[in-house]
Amino acid sequence: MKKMMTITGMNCAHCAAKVEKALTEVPGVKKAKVDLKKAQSKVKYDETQTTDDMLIKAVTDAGYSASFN
Ligand SMILES: [Cu+2]
Repeated sequence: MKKMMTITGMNCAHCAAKVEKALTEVPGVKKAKVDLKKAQSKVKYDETQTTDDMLIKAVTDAGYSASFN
């Protein structure tokens, strides 16, 4: 399953990389691609393993905020 998330709080490529890494480390996530300019991340994951809450929490724990579009 693919979803788009809005990420707030990122202001440089380092932030984007940090969010991307945090999302990629969530169990079941196959791919995360952050677009810094749009403040969004595309996430591809296995919905039997990954929940919306897990994705939101990963971003929050990394120091940013996230919501689903
Ligand atoms: Cu930064």
